[in-house]
Formats: sequence, structure tokens, C-alpha cells
Amino acid sequence: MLPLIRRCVVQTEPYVSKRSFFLSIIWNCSTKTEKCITEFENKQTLQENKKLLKVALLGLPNVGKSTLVNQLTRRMLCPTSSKVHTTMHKAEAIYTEGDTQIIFMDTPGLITSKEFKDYKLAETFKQDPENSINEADLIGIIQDVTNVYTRHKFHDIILKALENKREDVRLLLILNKVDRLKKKPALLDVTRVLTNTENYPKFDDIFMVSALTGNGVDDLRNYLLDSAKANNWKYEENTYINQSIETIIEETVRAKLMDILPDEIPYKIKIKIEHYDITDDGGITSVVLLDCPRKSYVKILFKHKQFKIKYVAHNVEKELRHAFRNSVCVRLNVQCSKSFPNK
Ligand SMILES: Nc1nc2c(ncn2[C@@H]2O[C@H](COP(=O)(O)OP(=O)(O)OP(=O)(O)O)[C@@H](O)[C@H]2O)c(=O)[nH]1
Ligand SMILES: [Mg+2]
Repeated sequence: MLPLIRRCVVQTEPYVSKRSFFLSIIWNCSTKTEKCITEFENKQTLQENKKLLKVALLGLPNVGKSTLVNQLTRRMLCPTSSKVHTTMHKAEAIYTEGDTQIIFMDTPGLITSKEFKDYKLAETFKQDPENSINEADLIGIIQDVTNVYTRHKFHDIILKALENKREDVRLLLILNKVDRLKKKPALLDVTRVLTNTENYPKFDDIFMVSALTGNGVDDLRNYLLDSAKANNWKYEENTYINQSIETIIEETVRAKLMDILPDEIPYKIKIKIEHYDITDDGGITSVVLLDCPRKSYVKILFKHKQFKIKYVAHNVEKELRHAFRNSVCVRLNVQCSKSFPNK
């Protein structure tokens, strides 16, 4: 009977995990006693047979790395925006299911030495992707399929970064933003070129996803859960990210400013938590200071009856509620460092 069920599951969903297979058997147990015994045995093995997988997600800026991490972990803990360089340093987002823990390393987008100098970017832009490659058991290269000029080729910096990959580290190609592609055959064309060009890396598997809508993400998560190897977990079961609450709040505010402010303005505003408090039921209230170096920036934020600043606060609260799965209230105070008198 069992081999028959296994064959059915594998045929209908290529990446249905061993775990879903096992769970479906628990649910199908005919009597209550059977169910209890299976669950008890399952708990016993959880303590003994822990599995771990460290996944580095790499790609050019703005390809959707952080959005994908958020979908995979089901929490919006990694800030995202429509502008490049939203992620400025490595963050580890943790997803734990059953006996398996996956650590997703969200990294800054890969940049050239010229970009590093021209935009005066932090050292972390160079070091953190490198460190993630060294630490990973599995690397996912994310390619944005919406850009008709770049989607058929890997930028030299991706190829260079992968030169340091250990032999035993598995490599996935993840084609992202497929929801934006009107002509789906183009996807096959992109895949064919990226996997058949000389000197390009050899991928163990290929996924086509939309990190924004979640399409294809469950298959990818199941694949990763199945790829984990016996090892002790790095984090406690209820740990979701290795960043402080303050950092998550400040970086989410920055990301939401990036969505609405033009050019370099959002990069120049200093963002600092003035106060935060966690209530007994886990709710968060926070006051964040936006210190603008110019009065004109303040004016932009307060344009149209404070529409912009209210919109930012609304979006920050929405994302943080999703991240912390609790109520979040954020107040944004705005000042100009030249003592511009407003709030
Ligand atoms: N349509 C569409 N948009 C997406 C998808 N994934 C990400 N985006 C959008 O692409 C933009 C960049 O997403 P991020 O997740 O911040 O990209 P990133 O690679 O982390 O960017 P950096 O941290 O700046 O390197 C955001 O506006 C996302 O909403 C997708 O699957 N479909
Ligand atoms: Mg990012």
C-alpha cells in the first residue's frame, strides 16, 4: 500500500517533500490510537534527527532576493523596495518545519568594483555575498527574467563570485518575476541559453517562480526541506531572524521611503529608533526619527496634507505586522538636522 501512495504523490507534485508524504499518512491513519502512536514516534525522532540547510541567495541588485526570502519563510522580515541596494548587509532568516531548519542568507546585490567606488557602498556589499558563499550548503542564483537585455546572460560578477564555490555545494538557478512575463515560451528560451552556454555554471536544478505572488515558491521550499542534511540546528525553533527588532524596524522604514522618494533622497535620510516597547501580548509600539539633511526633503514628505509620510507609516506597519505576526504601531517623527522646526 505505501509504495503505491508514494508513487501517486511523486507523480502529481514533483517536489512534494518526504515530510508532506509522512504527514498525509498520519492524517490517513484510521483509528485514534494509531494516530497518537505515530505522532508520539514522530516527536521522539524530532529530537534525535535534526536536519539543517544553509542557503545563500545571490544575484544582481533588485532581482527579488529579499522578496523571495520573505515568501520562503512566510514572514516579511527582510525589507524590500523598488530601488537597488535595499539590502545593505547579510541577514539570516530562519524557517523551521518539523525536524528541519533552513537558514536563508539574504545578501546585498552583487556589484562591480566600479559601482562599489562610485556609490561609496559599505564593505558589506563586497564581503557578505562572499561570506555567504563560503558558509552555504546550497546556493540559489536569482535571475530577473523581466529584463530582455540581461536575462539571457550571467553578469561577470555572478560568474566570478561562483569561482569560490566549494565542489560539494549544490547550485540552483531560480528564474524570478515570471508573473511579469507575457510570453511564457520566452522562459524556456532563457533557461536553454543559461544552462547550455559554455563556461556557465552547471546547475543541479532550475526553478521558475514569482517571489511576489508566491507562484512556484512552495515547490522550492519543499525541495529545500528535502535537501537538508542531518545536523544540529543553529537557532532555537522560534527564532526567525538574526537581526534585532530595532534593525528590522529601521530598515523597513528605509525601504518604504525608497519606494516613494526620488533619486538618492532615501539613502541620505538618517533613520533612528527613538523608542520602542513590547506590550505583554507581544505587540510593538515604536517611534522612529527621520533626520533629513535638507528642508526640501521634509517638504516632500509633508506634501499633500502629509500624504507621503502617512503612506510610509502605513506600509511600515503593514509589513512589520506580517513579520512579527502581531500588532505594530509606528510613529514617524521628521526633523531637519539644521533644526528645521517641524514634526
Ligand atoms: N512582478 C514581480 N516583482 C517582484 C518579484 N520579486 C520581487 N519583485 C519586486 O522587485 C523589487 C525588488 O525586490 P527586492 O526583493 O527588494 O530585490 P533584492 O534583490 O533583494 O534587491 P537588493 O536588496 O536591492 O539587492 C521589489 O519592488 C519587489 O516587489 C516578482 O516575482 N514579480
Ligand atoms: Mg534585498
